[in-house]
Amino acid sequence: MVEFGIEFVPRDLYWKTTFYAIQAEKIGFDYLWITDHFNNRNVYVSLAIASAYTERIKFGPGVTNPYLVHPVVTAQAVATLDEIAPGRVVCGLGAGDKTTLQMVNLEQRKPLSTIRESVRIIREITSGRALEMQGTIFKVSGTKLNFKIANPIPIFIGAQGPKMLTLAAEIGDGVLINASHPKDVENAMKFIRQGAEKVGKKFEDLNIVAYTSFSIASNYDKAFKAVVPVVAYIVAGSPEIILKRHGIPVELASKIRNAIVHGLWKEAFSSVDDNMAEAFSICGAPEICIGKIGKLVELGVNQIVVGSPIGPNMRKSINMIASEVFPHFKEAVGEKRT
Ligand code: F42
Repeated sequence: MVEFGIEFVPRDLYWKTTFYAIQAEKIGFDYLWITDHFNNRNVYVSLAIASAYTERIKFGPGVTNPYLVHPVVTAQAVATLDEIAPGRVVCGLGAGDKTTLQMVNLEQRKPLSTIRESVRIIREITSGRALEMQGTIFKVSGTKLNFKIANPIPIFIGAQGPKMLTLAAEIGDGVLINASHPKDVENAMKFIRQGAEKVGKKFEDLNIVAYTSFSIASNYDKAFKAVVPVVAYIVAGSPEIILKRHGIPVELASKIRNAIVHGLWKEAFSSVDDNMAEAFSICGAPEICIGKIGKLVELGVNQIVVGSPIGPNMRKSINMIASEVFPHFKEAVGEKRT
């Protein structure tokens, strides 16, 4: 059975994120992912408060990166969270958003080795073992936490490019595919299979997550309006190969990127059309969202993460997911609530 996660971007005051986390747990979401960008509220502070007010939902950074946060600090943070909410913590890790890394002059050097070594550090340290590692990126000697960790912490790797997807399947407990459209998810699955085969893992044993931009409302126009800013950013940051896959002119994507860089929001957002929303989000009335989620599930996805903006009105949209979408995919929501 497919599971559902919800992504929050901690741009709002902490109590709003906490309020929505409580609501998400209550209606039956399985996972809560909070994004990590230095210019938003701190991910671990947000997670700690949300975890203290929830009882069942699994949660973790979705995703942190090893350029801004050393993997030993990530290990320390998730291990501390496990003391607050035992057995509910997961760790999402990725190469990091290039634009925000550039703002603090951090180069995303050798992302594949960096992620590979980071996963080893986080896994070993959260398992309570002392680690001696002379990697090409990280060198740690006799590194160990001074406190005990009771539960294993699954590591999910955020990935988009073919090599990162392959690596994520090879070394991760789960893969967070940054895509909403079946064509992109299908394409990602090829690399995930390759990664699993490379190390003799069963494809079925991997937790494969579609991390989507999502907007649900009573009608398409309202949902579209809410998703436009998010789609503009995705179009602006997408590689040429993905734009071409969806028939989006590269020049138009450059125009949107330039407008965003110069803060010309009206120009950037007015260039977003239905085709772009179709390519980079799940957006529309409940029956449209149900159909699109169904296609991703058919492709072998185990978890759907409904990501920003979720809808024009967060509270109403979360309730709409509960009343309209979950009944099509979840039989046990009622049981989980008790
Ligand atoms: N990023 C954030 O900063 N914060 C978030 O909260 C966040 C959430 C999130 C959720 C899901 C998800 O899937 C991604 C998310 N991201 C978030 C984005 C994530 O951090 C990455 O930016 C995103 O996944 C894109 O990275 P990628 O997986 O496509 O990997 C990049 C680095 C890439 O170019 N990959 C190439 C590939 O084919 O996969 C490989 C590049 C390569 O081969 N590099 C070589 C090497 O050795 O590593 C040489 C490069 C060199 O330096 O020499």
